[in-house]
Amino acid sequence: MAADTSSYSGKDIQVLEGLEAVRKRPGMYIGSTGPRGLHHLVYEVADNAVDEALAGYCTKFEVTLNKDGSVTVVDNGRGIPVDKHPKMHKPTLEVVLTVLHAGGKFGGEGYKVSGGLHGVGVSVVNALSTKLVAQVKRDGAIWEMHFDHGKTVGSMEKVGTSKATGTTVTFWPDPDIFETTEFDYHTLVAHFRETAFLNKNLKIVLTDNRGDEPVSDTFQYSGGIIDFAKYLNEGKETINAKPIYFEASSDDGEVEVALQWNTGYTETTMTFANNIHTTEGGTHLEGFKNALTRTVNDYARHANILKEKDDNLSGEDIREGLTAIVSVRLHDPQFEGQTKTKLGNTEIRGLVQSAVTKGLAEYLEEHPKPARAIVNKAAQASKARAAARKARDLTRRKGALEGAGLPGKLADCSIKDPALCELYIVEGDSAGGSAKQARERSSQAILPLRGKILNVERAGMNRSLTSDTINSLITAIGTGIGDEYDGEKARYHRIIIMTDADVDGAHITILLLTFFFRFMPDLINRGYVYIACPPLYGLKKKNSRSGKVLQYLYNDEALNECLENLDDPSKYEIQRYKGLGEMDAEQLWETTMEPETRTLRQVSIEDATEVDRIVSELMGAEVERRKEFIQEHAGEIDERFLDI
Ligand code: 1YM
Repeated sequence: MAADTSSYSGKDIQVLEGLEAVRKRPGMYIGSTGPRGLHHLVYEVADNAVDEALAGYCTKFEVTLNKDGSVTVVDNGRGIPVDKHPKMHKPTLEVVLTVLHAGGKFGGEGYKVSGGLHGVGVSVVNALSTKLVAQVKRDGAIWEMHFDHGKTVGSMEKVGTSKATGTTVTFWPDPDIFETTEFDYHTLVAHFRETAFLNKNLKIVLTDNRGDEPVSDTFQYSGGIIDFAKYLNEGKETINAKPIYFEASSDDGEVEVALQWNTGYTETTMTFANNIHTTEGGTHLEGFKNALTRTVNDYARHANILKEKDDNLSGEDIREGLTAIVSVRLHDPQFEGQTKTKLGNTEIRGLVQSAVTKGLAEYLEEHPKPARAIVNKAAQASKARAAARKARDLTRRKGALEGAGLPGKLADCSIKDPALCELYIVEGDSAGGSAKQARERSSQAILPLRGKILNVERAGMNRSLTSDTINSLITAIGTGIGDEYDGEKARYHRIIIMTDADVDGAHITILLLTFFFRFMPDLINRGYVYIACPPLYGLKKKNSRSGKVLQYLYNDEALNECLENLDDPSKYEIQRYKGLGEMDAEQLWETTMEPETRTLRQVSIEDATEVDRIVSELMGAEVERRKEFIQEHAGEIDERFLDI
């Protein structure tokens, strides 16, 4: 790659604000000062390397977590310019690192398209680090600069010579700013794997040197988003073996699409704008969905699979089992929505729509076998949906006849304000009975479940809706699902899964989590879903007449600590609770339901892509994948899941 530095021009850089503002209000610039904001620092620095790759000058970058808590990012691009900045009269490198928004990103010609959700530039990283060292290899020399809390220390020095080019930035995140300064390797793995998928051929090496042994992963995909679709469908039975791929560009920008259907029921459509995951969708997603629905229907009629009398296939039916990646690049992305992850540029809708219409129509015409399979799958989905609707209507009517329409097994709470209400989903009728006795009636509702609930991953949405248990769950919660889902209608803001502390209990918890993840993921994102933590052990005096439990212990660590501190262990006995049913109502209240003293684990989705893959692997139809997964991860599994 030629080290062409002619495209850079100092006048492109605009000066907007001072760095003090960043330290005063870090959240404004990086979203939060929690773990998310911390990791954002790495992404911000790496985004410069990605931009350099997009401009065609960088083929590889490395991210390294160092033992002393710092992070180093190295790329092999042109190197940040080191010449004197025409306006600021100091090295451009210094301007880039100390002046907010000095990235060329806001100025004009410098970058064609640039990423970075906040797009704030490395100066923000500098401002939020106790120390930062930048090294640039350029024009035969190695240049170095040091910073302290964003302020320049000394001046730029030539520290050696080199024929290579590139930029190295090492920074130490400021513990006075961040709630935690410990990076999570897995979070970075997920992010940079995605970055590598979205930037075909770009090589990204991630290394963790903090432990005794270094850990390293390299991501490089020659297929780009085609490889991304394959990755998401790993372990699933596919309908079109090779992902469908097309790309198009116009003055408005560029679009790339990869599509692969699997025989499952879940839709995974991921959209990106300038490498940013647009989780709230936007104009590119609208264009994609419109074109997909229309093109598949046109083909189905044209190929006579849909007859004149048949209704059109719905978009939802066509997207059942679809894994799609839509990646657009545009000059001036407008991000809207609650989390600024919804693309607003209207000009991109038409570009995506015409690209998908043309690309998909061509594919379907040229590949009649997978084309037929895709249409047949949608037709089946459509039939199943109609059957499910019937079943649902029937339950609804039945419910209406019975009165309030709430499931008969539900012991509801008396308060109606959802923010104050809790729903305990309890394994088994007997524990359900104790919970009903124990509960605080005004705010705690109990829904007992008999036996295992259906695995919705394997049954799919439509068959699931014919299950009474699933229906009573949906009705009790009140939000509806699918197209009808409305999170605002949730009847409880705490939905607590309470199962036995044994393998069956763990399995039921997993089945319920699968249900929430597939049917009501928004409830998890809102932080409404919890897992109750009943005690594992009770400490009692031996031969005590009252049988009173002196102390409840919630994990093995607590048990060991307790045993170590006993004056005379032979005087005590430890009861191991296998099931909720072994506790009476009072004990259940005391240990697991009393809001003041209980422990609840809030369920969250850190990385939806990974969770999706794991749920498919563990809960889906392919037994082989499940076995492999269990063998691979046996060591990491929660002890509760191993204890039989
Ligand atoms: C480890 C972080 O920052 N790489 C990087 C940054 C720049 C360039 C190359 C670059 C850009 C241009 C010309 C240009 C930046 N330059 C600027 C600015 N890696 C990392 N690699 N020459 C080099 O855009 O024209 C900002 S970032 F503003 F100085 F051009």
